[in-house]
Amino acid sequence: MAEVGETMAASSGGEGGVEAPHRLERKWTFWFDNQSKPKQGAAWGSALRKVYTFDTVEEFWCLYDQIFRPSKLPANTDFHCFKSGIEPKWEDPECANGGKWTVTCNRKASLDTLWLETLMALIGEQFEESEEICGIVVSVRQRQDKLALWTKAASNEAVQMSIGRKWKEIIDFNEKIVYNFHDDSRRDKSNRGGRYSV
Ligand code: MGP
Repeated sequence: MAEVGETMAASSGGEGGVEAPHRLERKWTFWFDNQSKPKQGAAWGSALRKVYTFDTVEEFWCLYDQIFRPSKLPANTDFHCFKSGIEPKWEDPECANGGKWTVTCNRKASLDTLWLETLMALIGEQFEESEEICGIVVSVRQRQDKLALWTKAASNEAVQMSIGRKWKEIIDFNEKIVYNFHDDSRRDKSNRGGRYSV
């Protein structure tokens, strides 16, 4: 499959003819969670909404440009881009035994870039262990924004380390990143320690 970036350049410069859309390897879904005005007593996830499922490069760029830029978001909101059929929740069977690599980010400008580069790598299937990935979440927070790459088999250290290394390489990130098991977060809500780091 052509690179997502290259395909866009090619598809925007056609000579009047209508080109067929460039199909992705699989379908992906964008989600939005707005906790910026939390309702008292509302359960986690009550504002989580599935927004759009796409499977072409063209749809992806349109959605990204028009809507899914984290720098446009107020604090306490999240965007998710997950494989279609997987819900961005610990409760989803594909996520239940999984975990996440987290990258923290101090500047809004670089948050957009880190998010976009990660999205392109996911939909362009750049990870060798792409079957092991669930999706990506970007969280805009007052204190510190973050990105979390959710994966499936948390206990498979070799796979998780390989995904973590590859992600850092893709986004050209030099600081240490940490992997948390969802099981640990579920049991201890204040849990901050990671099981792996790279
Ligand atoms: P978080 O957003 O994963 O942690 O979960 P973080 O990054 O420390 O928090 P934030 O304030 O920056 O968002 C925060 C809390 O939300 C958890 O302790 C849970 O109570 C709840 N929560 C988060 N997730 C991802 C889930 C989930 O998938 N299912 C359920 N039931 N609760 C969740």
